[in-house]
Amino acid sequence: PKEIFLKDYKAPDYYFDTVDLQFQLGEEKTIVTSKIVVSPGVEGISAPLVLHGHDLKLISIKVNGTELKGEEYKVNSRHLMLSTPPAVVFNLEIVTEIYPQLNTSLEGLYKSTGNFCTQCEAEGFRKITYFQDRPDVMAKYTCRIEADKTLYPVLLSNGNLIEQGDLEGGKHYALWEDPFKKPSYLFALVAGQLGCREDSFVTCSGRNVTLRIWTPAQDLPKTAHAMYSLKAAMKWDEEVFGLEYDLDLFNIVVVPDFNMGAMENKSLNIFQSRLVLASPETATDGDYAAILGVVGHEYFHNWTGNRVTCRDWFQLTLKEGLTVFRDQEFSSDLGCRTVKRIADVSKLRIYQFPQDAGPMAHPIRPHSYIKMDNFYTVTVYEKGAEVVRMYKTMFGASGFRKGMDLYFKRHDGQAVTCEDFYAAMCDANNAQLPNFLQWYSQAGTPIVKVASSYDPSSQTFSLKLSQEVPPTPGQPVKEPMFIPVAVGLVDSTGKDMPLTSVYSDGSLQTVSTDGQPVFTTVLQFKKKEEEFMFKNIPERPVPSLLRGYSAPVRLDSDLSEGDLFFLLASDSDEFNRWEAGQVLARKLMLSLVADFQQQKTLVLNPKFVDGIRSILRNTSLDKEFIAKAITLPGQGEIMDMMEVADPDAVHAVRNFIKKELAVQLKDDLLAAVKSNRSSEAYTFNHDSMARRALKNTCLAYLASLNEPDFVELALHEYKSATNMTEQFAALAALSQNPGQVRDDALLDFYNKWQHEYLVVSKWFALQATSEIPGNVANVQKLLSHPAFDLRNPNKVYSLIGGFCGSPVNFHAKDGSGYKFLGEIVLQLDKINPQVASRMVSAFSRWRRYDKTRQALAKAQLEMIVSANGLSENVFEIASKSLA
Ligand code: HT7
Ligand code: ZN
Repeated sequence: PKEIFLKDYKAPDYYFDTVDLQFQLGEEKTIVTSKIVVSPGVEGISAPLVLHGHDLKLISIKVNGTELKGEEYKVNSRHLMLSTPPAVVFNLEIVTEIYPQLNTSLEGLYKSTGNFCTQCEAEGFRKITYFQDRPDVMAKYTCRIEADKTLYPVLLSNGNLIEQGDLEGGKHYALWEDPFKKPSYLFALVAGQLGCREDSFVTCSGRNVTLRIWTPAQDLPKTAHAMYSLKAAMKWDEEVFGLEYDLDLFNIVVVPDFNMGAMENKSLNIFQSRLVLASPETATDGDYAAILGVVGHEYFHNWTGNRVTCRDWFQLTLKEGLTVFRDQEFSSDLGCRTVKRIADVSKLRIYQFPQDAGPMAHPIRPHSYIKMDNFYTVTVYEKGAEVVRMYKTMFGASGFRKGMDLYFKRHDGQAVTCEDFYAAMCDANNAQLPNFLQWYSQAGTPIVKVASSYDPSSQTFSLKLSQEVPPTPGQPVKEPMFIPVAVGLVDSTGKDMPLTSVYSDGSLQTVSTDGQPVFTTVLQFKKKEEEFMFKNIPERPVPSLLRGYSAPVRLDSDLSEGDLFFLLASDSDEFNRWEAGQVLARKLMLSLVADFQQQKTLVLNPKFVDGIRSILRNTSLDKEFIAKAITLPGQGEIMDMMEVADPDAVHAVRNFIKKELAVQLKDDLLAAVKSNRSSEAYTFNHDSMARRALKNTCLAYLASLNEPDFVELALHEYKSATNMTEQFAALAALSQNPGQVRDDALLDFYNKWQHEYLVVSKWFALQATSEIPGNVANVQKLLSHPAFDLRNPNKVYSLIGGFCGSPVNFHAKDGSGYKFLGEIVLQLDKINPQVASRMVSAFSRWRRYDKTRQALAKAQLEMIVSANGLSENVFEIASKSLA
């Protein structure tokens, strides 16, 4: 397979001005006619025109109306080349035949439950017709769709519907025109039997926009929350960024078979069902929140991604990091900022940090790829969002807005790079951020060490910071990065001290502005080592470091256990309050893991129990914050901190602490369950969700004890629940312990919900992630369950992805988990390489484990790499994992 490098980027020799597509959709074949007006990038150029194409049957090709003869072009399995195209503007017409009904890869044009739909990002358009399938080729499109009227009454594409009518033979057609230039990856087509929920939105300039959400008719009642989310997103983008929607129609289509979450095609977003359909009975609070975030995310792409797009795929974070940041802010503004921040940082730590420390580590702007699909990663998305967040931390909300305004002013209608975004931010704020661009080119999570000291005689407090970015594949040596470190100093009564002046290496860096006291300051840390000195500090403070998680780094501070308990109890920065608890919990877990490995009796530090108890009893705290603060760090986080990851020890210790807390806090936990019951109808608002979160977290603690009273309690909650959030949480609580009660509850749940495929996916996921011993056999059995389907990505992610996310079973010492995954990856690869390569990633950190596990996992990877006909997608991940 060929590796593509960022350094080799070259602007195209030819541009496409207009593209007129015609689709004749059929049951056996689909005929695609593409008429393109091509203009040379430089007049008089003599260069071949190379078009991408994959799995296409070429029927004919014409230049300026004349059909080309065999010797005038070359075609192979990936390209069509015109060796001597005209040197002036010309018309190109290509007819191809494709077979969407056989397309299980779910890229290009394919069928999902009988309906036609497309997925073109990143490089799927080339499976529809021969094209310069690259984002810097932007054109205006029309799309005419012809299909059987009974089978496909709804025909949709991008832009405005400008004509429709009936044709002979029971067919009909629709002609769509998109007035905005776009790259091919934003093209979309949908044809099928769909109903729609319609609503409207009046934009800030008074334009009426029709909003439609399309789904099979029986699911329409479940689209209300998605519609609410869309309208909220439209309003938020106007209010926060001054960005107005630019067409009179916005469509969302729901399809059950989709490789990723959703797709931002211009005015025709396509979503997988889970991220649109919700009712209180069938969807959890987590589902509702995900819908809000993803509907927002895809809508926000209209400006960050569509109006201003990426020059090449290496720049993916330009649109994805920025749009994730925007959706995070949107969800924060509509919900609770601290809780959302905790959730986002946890996601980064659980998924991105391991990637940054493994064989697939790459900067948010990768240097090379074999298959671009493999780089839709937590690094590009979530770390990318953290990088965008740092601009806001540095420039403040209004400075960030100025930067965004300048970015759109300069680049609307263009395909640009990450440097263009950086330049807009800096120019708008008349500032420079030295070493900041390193975030785009260096992989690995920086480690920031902090040593503090207080000098009572001079009343100065010093923070000595040092940074180190660990080596990653292909990058043995790293340069210092610009790291904004938000700091507050807490006095002995728990109050923030006013900060007047901070010196960096002897020169004044920050002072309070307009005489107003400042309680949090952002240190601009940009060298390998730097000392920051706070003046006028009357007593030794406890520093609250990296407030709000101001940079995506691992912090290694010299705070004592006492300091951390103090911050847990009194930091005004709620994020850091949670963080103090997590640092304490991580330290505690690591020391108990060492005890476990030395077969010592495990004893839980009573101070930790007291800390958790006081959080639980603190009625002034947000309930969802409490739920998060009493939840222990995940097993992966702890394994990540070990020299050799030991899944059995970490699992045993986490369970020990969970049960010990349950025993010692029984009364408080029970009181929390009881006092947070509610008979009110389900509402999606923060207070109700927070109440449910706290109740469910406490119930899980109690049920872990497997005592008859608590099993009864969980059964009661399960039976009396009137919404999926509480019902599913009670089922999860019950299913922690193997036995008849668990089996009965799981069966009951399936019987109840077997006709709701999204609920059945949850049922698969719950069993897949179970930590009961020997769960691989159960998961293997579920593969042949009638409701399971290897062709549906959502079910694969639930069952197989879920299983790989449960360390104790996936990393079973006998290798059964690895063998299971190895076999499945090869089966899946024949059906859907993108999904198969997501699954194979679970092997990538095999070197973190002991020798026995290493050998077993490596054997599976070797077996995969040597398989015949392996896709490039799986090859890239598996071979890089072995390298
Ligand atoms: N921009 C979208 C990416 C996407 C995608 C990428 C590769 C293969 C399939 C895909 N489906 C959607 C999603 C987003 O980030 O908004
Ligand atoms: Zn996106």
